[in-house]
Amino acid sequence: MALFTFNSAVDFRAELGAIDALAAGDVDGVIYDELFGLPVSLTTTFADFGAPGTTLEVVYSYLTDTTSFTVSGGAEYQFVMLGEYGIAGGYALQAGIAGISGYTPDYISIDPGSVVRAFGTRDEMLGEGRLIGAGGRDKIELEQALPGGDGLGAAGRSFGMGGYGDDILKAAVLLATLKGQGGDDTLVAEFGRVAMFGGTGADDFIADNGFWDDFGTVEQASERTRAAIRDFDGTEDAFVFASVDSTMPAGSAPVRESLADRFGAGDLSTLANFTDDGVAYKFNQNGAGDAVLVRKGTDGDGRSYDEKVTFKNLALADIDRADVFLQDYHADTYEFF
Ligand SMILES: [Ca+2]
Ligand SMILES: [Ca+2]
Ligand SMILES: [Ca+2]
Repeated sequence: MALFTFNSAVDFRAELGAIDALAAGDVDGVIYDELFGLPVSLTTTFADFGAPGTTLEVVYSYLTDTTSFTVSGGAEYQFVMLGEYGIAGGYALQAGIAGISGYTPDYISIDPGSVVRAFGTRDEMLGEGRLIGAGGRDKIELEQALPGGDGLGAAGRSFGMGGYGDDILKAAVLLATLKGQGGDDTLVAEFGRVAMFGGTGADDFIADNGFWDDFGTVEQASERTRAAIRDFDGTEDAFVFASVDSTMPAGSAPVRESLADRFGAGDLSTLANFTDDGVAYKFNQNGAGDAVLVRKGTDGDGRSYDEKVTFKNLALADIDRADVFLQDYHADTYEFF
């Protein structure tokens, strides 16, 4: 796993500088592993790296030509770099941080102050902070209370930005902004207050805060969803109230039904509120004239919903029923969503 967190690009470069300054005399241990006479890895340990009690472990893999750096005992982080780290003669940074394809996720941030910037073509990022995708099809999950997290997630806003490509972005923190940017993105409001921007492309805006309430527990106030969609474009985007269907076999494709298919063509201004499986769906406008869609209640499987989604600068009459869906899906549909 390429696990990588730092507070700013300046901090990151400072860490690289500290590593660069290490000399052979700083080495506390070297372990050379080989298999059938072939070199596998070289592990170098530096005690009291940066501070007493903190250890830096550098592992060079001969198999993948990557060097991983793990700091533990103090501020803990790990990152992987392409190429070999050499102590003798100093170390020249020749490669950026690389997200290693095939690992899930490539980057984890447990610090709301982190800035994590993708370098790969298909990066998966998890945690708090500013998680910034690159040109590929990234998965960015803003998630609080990870093991090792400092519990400061309530203090600030986390950001997920997809960049180009068809990205998946999820917000499950108290305060978040999701920006899909270019490409056909999937933006998921799991819980918390989240501002959502799809950007260009045919984007899906999904509300599914029932997902984590699979145990019949009543929604906590902090688990409510209060989402604002800032750039819903009825010519290309869709809004989805999604629910896990525990009767669907694994691998099933999600099943969508538009409100137009269920209730007939028209816009939301002429659609009556309705109840489905014990959950109420309501269509209102706020004082500013923005459409407000609400889902609230407990379904037959005991999942509770408390969601309010505001479509900024769109009235109910501006939203076609054909662009609003109810969707059932199997829990593994979005992998870690
Ligand atoms: Ca991207
Ligand atoms: Ca987009
Ligand atoms: Ca869009």
